Amino acid sequence: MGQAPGDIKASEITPESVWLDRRTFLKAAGIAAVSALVPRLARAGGADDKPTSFDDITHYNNFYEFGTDKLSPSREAPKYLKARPWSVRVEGLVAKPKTWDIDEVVKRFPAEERVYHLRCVEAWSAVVPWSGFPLSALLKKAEPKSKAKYVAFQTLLDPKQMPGQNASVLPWPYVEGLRLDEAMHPLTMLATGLYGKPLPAQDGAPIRLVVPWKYGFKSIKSIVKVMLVERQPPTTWNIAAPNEYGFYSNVNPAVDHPRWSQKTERRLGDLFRHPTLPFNGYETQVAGLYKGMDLAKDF
Ligand SMILES: Nc1nc2c(c(=O)[nH]1)N[C@H]1C(S)=C(S)[C@@H](COP(=O)(O)O)O[C@H]1N2
Ligand SMILES: [Mo]
Repeated sequence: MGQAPGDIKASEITPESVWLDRRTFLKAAGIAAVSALVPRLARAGGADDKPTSFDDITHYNNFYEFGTDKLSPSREAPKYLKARPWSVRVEGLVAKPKTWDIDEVVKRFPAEERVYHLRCVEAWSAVVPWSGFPLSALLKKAEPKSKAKYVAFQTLLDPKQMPGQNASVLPWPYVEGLRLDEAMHPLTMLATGLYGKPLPAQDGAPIRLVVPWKYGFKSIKSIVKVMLVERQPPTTWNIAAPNEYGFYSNVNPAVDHPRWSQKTERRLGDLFRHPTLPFNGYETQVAGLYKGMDLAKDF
């Protein structure tokens, strides 16, 4: 992420985002009401929770497999990426490894709507009405062994479908990781759609991770492998620039990026900056995961 944060050109700002009435949206999307256990909007805040427009969410993307500028994923990903057939392999330290066909995943784990704030490390943000299911549901099916302490994720490696992989801007495939307790947390989801539609290619079709209290790069797109492991797995941006991007990468306005402040963010579609909240506003739900840790050291 070489560019300076938050330089959203005026020409890229949509004057008005589309506000969809929740009931109309749910009806149109055919999505069932969300379980009472996980509130739809499990975040402190209020007025700034209006979903970002579909147009902004799908035309301002980081997906380096399709180029490094914000518009190239929307242009290139739909041309090259084939979301079907697709399979996701769950393996490693589990009793029941399995290769899931994506349609089996969609059928087995009913999608629920969750509006989450996404905070890119570059200091822009979006509010996204995802559809998907808790990652814990898929992990439980695999029956993790007691030695499993982390979960490693891998994006598809196929330069024919992902032409950006012909450039050595990052090591490929893109990889990410979570501690097992982070992965099992009820806020952590696998998304298969947004705005009630299947996930657009540029947003990580057909299935991507969403970890709302962490910087956006943790939310790995177009996943083909989920591996339970004993040791902290390597992660792409940490390999690329270890002094800038840590393994945890919890959203933290008190810890600046070496090259810019993380205190504020610009919401796509907005003119003014908002303060960035600790853990991206999900502090009450997730701070307990990091008790006793120095989050300036474990950034
Ligand atoms: N495979 C892969 N996943 C990725 C990225 C990427 O380049 N490749 N970019 C990350 C970054 S930096 C962000 S901010 C989010 C952006 O998701 P969005 O384009 O749906 O907003 O995806 C993350 N997941
Ligand atoms: Mo990002």
